Amino acid sequence: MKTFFTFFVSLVFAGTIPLKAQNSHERPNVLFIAIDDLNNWITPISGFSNAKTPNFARLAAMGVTFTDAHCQAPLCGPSRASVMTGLRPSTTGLYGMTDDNKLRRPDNPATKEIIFLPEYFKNYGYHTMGIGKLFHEHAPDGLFDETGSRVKGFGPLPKERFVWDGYGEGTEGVHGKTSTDWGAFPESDSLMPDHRSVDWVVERLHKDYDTPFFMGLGFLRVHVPLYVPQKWFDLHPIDSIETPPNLSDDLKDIPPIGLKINDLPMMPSTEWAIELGEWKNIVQAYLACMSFVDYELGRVLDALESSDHADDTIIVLWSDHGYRLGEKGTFAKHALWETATKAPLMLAGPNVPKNKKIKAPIEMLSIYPTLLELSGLTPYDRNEGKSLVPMLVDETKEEGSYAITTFGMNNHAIKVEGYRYIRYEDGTEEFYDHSADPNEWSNEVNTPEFKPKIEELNALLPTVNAKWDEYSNYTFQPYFVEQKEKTGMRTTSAPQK
Ligand SMILES: [Ca+2]
Ligand SMILES: [Ca+2]
Repeated sequence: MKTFFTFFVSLVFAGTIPLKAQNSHERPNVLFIAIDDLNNWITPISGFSNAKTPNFARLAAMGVTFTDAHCQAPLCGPSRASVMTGLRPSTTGLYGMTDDNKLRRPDNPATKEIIFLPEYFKNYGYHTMGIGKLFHEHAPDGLFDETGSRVKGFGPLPKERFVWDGYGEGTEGVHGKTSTDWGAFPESDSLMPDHRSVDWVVERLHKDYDTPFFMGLGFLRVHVPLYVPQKWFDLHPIDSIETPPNLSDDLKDIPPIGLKINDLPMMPSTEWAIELGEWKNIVQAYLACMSFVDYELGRVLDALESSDHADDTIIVLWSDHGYRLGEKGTFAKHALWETATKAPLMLAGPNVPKNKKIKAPIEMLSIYPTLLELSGLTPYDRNEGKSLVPMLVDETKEEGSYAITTFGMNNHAIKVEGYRYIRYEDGTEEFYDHSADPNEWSNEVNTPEFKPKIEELNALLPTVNAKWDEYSNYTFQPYFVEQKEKTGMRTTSAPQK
């Protein structure tokens, strides 16, 4: 029973001590937010075409935004496998989509004893929770103490429009078969799986825990189909929509393997979108999906701020790769160019500076060691990425920073400040000088003045190129060709005009 004295003391100190009770544990919590296919158009980074994402900007004000972060693979499965194992795709052989439960197996020497990121925290006594798309599907069985799983596919889907759900299922609809579609659907946010994931997270942020927690939240949007309720489209009037830069004969200086990677038969081409007058509609839908995710992120931040965990929780928010909305002839991820590899990475919480942007090229592979260092855990000697903690407070640590992205076996790109170099499995190359050519339109690999820079970057590429993991079960091209033949998929199911 509260005595008069303790009541008096609490009155006296109410103005000087934090109003929120601190957890009894010493280590910070981790709130790990993965967003699918989110590119750098959000407002704290480029704000392209008047993107409306105030909650990303709010998170940016709370911490550090990396404006030149790159995935290690421009495809959901291998990108996430890299973040969660702390290893490069070239080390693990995980280049394609691998079942979450087959990432760590006795027959893969690189991953057979690997400790997944959430598991490392679990081993330190953290209470682990996860919902949504964190690994390729959700997470390996038994990884989280509490799991909210994931809704299969990327629905809900309107009955009258067939959208390939990523699993080769469904029936022919009036508009053909595809995985890329766009439009106002469903009627309310509460029908979106991401909304229900956030409900699950909000409920748990308001609980008390005896130990620190690691909570993973994986959003399905802005992955296609680009469906969100009408109100998110209304924020982006079609007259205000800009389209990103695209050069009609841009691909003429790309080596054959680069063209092959770029040309997935299931994705809409920019030429098609222009011909049918759909380009702005697709961009509008992508911006609408961003604003929806932004709103849901705001609900998470509100919940955290009003909880007892506000002052001792590290937030990390990242996307598994970029996304092209017409650049280099298509609407897709999978490529080794800037617009496909670059994605947001944001950090906030104890010991993270506020309202800071870091423009050095960095890797998503750094998430694992960075979280360990910020949480005061022992570094994991298997991590191939570097902790970003020194860079948070010391600008000199940005010097010489670079990021490597891999697509399939022995196709690599490296980004350093001002330049990008790509080398494909047959030795063909691309080189871009960003100071003169930010859109990567002119392949300068044969320009003599860049020879020393090209040699310098070539020497930094991985020397180990693990063979395709047996369960990394399809290469980029044959799989999609097979799906196209099997399902009759075509470019898009958007209404034909
Ligand atoms: Ca993705
Ligand atoms: Ca070109």
